[in-house]
Amino acid sequence: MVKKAVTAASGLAVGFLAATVFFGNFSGPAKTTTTAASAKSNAEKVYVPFGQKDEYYLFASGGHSGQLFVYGVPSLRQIRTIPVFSTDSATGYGWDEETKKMLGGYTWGDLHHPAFSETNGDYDGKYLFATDVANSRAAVLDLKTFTTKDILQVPNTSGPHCAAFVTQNTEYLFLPTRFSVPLGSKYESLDDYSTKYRGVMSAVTLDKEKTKLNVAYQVALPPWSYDLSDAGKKESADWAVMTTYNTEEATTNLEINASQADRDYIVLFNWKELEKMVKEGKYEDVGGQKMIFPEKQKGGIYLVPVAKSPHGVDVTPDGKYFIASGKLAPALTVFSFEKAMEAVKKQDFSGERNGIPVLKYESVMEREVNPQNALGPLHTQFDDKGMAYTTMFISSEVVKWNPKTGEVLDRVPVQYSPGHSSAAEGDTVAPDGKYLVSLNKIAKDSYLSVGPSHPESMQLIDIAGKKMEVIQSAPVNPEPHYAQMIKADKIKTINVYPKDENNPLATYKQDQARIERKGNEVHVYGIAMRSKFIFDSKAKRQDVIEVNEGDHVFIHLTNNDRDEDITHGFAINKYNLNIEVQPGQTNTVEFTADKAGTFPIYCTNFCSALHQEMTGYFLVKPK
Ligand code: CUK
Ligand code: CUA
Repeated sequence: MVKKAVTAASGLAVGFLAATVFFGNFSGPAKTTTTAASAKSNAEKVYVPFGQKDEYYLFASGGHSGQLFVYGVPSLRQIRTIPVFSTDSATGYGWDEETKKMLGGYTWGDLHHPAFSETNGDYDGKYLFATDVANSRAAVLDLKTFTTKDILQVPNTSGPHCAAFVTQNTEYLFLPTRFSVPLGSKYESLDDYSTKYRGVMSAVTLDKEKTKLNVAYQVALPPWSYDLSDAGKKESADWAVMTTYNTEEATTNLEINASQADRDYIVLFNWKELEKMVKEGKYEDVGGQKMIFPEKQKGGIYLVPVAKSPHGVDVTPDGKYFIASGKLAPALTVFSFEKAMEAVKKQDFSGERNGIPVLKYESVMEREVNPQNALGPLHTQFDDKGMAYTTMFISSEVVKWNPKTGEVLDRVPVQYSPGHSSAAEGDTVAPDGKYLVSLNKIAKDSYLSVGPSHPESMQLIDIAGKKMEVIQSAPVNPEPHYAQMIKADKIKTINVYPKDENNPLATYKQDQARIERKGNEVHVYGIAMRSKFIFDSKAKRQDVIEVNEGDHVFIHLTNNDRDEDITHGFAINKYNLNIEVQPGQTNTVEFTADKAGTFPIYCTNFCSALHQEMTGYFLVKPK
């Protein structure tokens, strides 16, 4: 039943429109749309028949689940959950040695912003980066396997919060922080906030082997909060921008809300120049990191005044402009890179803040846009024609507008309170248009009730025509902040892990499955295959591991099935451990046999008709 929805956020009846658009297509006769691009009904536009695949992958941040959610677009079917910063028993993530070490003892994270690796400003489909606001980490995922390959604990920082912030050729991933803390996180009184606290931006790189993340250098910024950021493109490729708030340097939240300055700043920096400064030794060593102090080393970093409390900042696909919006002001402001570079060249500053030159608002601003009654602008995406799509958190809508003229072209209500949106190939130099997914914070009455707390919601918007149209909706677990959408054929996954004959822990031949004892260490070189475990090929019972209480046990398990999708699991009853071995993969789990007794072993991943029979015993002789 379609009933009139009341939007708590806006008081506007926009919910009614969205509900009509959504429910109208599924409960009534298929509606023919007037969109020029297609005469299909909305239901037909999002229906991907069995056997066919979606056109795009959407990688959505899982927020405080610490995971990444992978969706197909246009169906909005969830395909995969990839654990990144949190443990995940479904995949054994955090139990096997490699992932346990990567998690570094943390059991959760808050993943906000995924960003694809880029070549010439285009997503290349190779890697995905992500940041953890909760425990100050950054991760890189390999898209050949959809798995996390490395996690870096970023020193000297608290709460890296970046967005789509990879440079054109993935030279750097920049991580500005949401919280300012004393360098090294040591104790300092909040009375000394302005002198002892800093907001640190880290420049992170992927090493030559493309397996490890490293900090190249850091910049000690003023004690403000740094929010969103974006890298330049084409002519602005050497530059990057990030938004700030709390430039008043308030030390309690109440004060931040009460004494809001009229303007905050966008930090504009030239990373090529910072790179040069580091090469010339213009930095100080802080806890082993190369730290640039802008008040001592001039150049490369500038401030641009912007409407108060900006949240997002986004660079247009042509690299000419950056758009920032004061989330407490209705204004969308378009700034010009060319004008900014000109002002920098002329040293045309209005003064300094914390030792950093401030550019004049009027000399960098290109235009201000104020869509009537639109409130709470957060983030902007782009289509193939250079048009911008800005989410309005408070008035619960997406506004389409032209950054070159400031003309507002269309508005569509979403349910409700969108944070980011994600356009097809939206952060590249050549977005596809076609689709935009609005990542809504509040679903309210969209889905079957699940109690007081409701899911978040994603709404798919057809942006191919002049008018936007909401054509699909899906509930989603907490909590997508940002997402990136990539053309599906750019990602080349593998079916089976290749054999690595140099890996001493791998066992590829059944007769080499063995148990070796060194003192109180027991090493099991085992095989998992349809549908049995072989731990010791020479033993009377090949699927039994027998140890003494207190032994230190290493199980190196190789999946010897070389067919795609034949994944095996390995769990021991009551030992609180479960690992996974994907086809061809070798994984190790290490633990102490601290409980004497008889414990069944079983494969947790349904792998064949005889999966239920894929068991064994773990026998622990009492001391
Ligand atoms: S943030 Cu959540 S809506 Cu982390 Cu990009 Cu703007
Ligand atoms: Cu192997 Cu189930």
